Amino acid sequence: MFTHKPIRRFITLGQFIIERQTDFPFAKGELSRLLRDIGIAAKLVNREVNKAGLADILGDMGETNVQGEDQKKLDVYANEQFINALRSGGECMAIASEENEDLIDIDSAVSKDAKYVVCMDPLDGSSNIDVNVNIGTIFSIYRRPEHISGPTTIDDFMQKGVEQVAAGYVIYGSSTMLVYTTGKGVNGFTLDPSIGEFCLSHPDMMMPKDGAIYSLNEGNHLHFPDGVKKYVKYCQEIDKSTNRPYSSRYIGSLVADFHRNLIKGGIYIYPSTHKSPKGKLRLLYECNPLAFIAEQAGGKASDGFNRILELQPTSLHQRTPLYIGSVNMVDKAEEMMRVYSAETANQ
Ligand code: P6P
Repeated sequence: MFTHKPIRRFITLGQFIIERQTDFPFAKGELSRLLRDIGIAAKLVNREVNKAGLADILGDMGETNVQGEDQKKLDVYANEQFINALRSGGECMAIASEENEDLIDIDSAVSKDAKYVVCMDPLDGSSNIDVNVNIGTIFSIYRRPEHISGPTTIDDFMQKGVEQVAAGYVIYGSSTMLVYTTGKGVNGFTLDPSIGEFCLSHPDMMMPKDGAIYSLNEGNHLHFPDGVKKYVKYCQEIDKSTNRPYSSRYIGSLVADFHRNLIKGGIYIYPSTHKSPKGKLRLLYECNPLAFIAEQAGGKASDGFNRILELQPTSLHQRTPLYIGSVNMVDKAEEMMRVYSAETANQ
């Protein structure tokens, strides 16, 4: 069973973006160029990721990022590549990055009339770099709000996820893919190293409505909300009519766990825990972009009670619990949260 239509013809990311530009009657190519700039940076990061074991780019920078997490050399490299590509592309006026506490203002001659702002996690799952497990880049693109003019401020970024004009991720692994949406479905492109181009490999991706994989860090089980504990137990019960027990798969790299569920069906949960009472994942550059993709592919994303895309951001690096994946599985998990953990809603 295909979760995407078989390939009809060879088409690169650049050709696809231009062809789909007609989806935006008012677009004059700015968004197309912005997506192209992201694709360029992804290829540069992929080159370093693929030889990380050889170059002196493994290991820690010996510094920590705004999240208090050890910065890997590749984290910093990836952050620089995306910032440089967006700066020189001229279509982006500011960036919110997981690696930077404050906004990055792209105040350059080429971007003075830019219309877009970008939120990004330049290299998610970087703790997996040294053990050669998939890692990823996640990005989210907003148009600058009409009512705001002058230099960018945090208000440019305090937009709900429903306002995103585009979102996507790159997964660096056995093959490197770029998957994105502009609100007209989800399409996946695989990097062909022989020509250095992302080529359409997964057109019109749809997430199966049901799946048989649940993905969460069960090491936190003792501290999960009761609704999550009940849902995990539900996943483990024997019930052939609902294809249970499900399989537990947890890569520890959000992009890799999400990508598998997008293709095979499944649910990823990062709930509130004792260490992360608001959840670990960030709303602006992890949860919102993946929620946009999930919904565009027929899936669902919530904080256990509320639609992720409707959450009102109040700070750049705010966190939220995340329940994302096949719609019927997220519905079931939300049902358990309503019954057993209603008191934790909107905490
Ligand atoms: P834990 C990586 O640091 C990350 O942000 C996601 O990619 C991943 O799913 C999650 O955190 C893993 O967190 O607490 O289970 O190690």
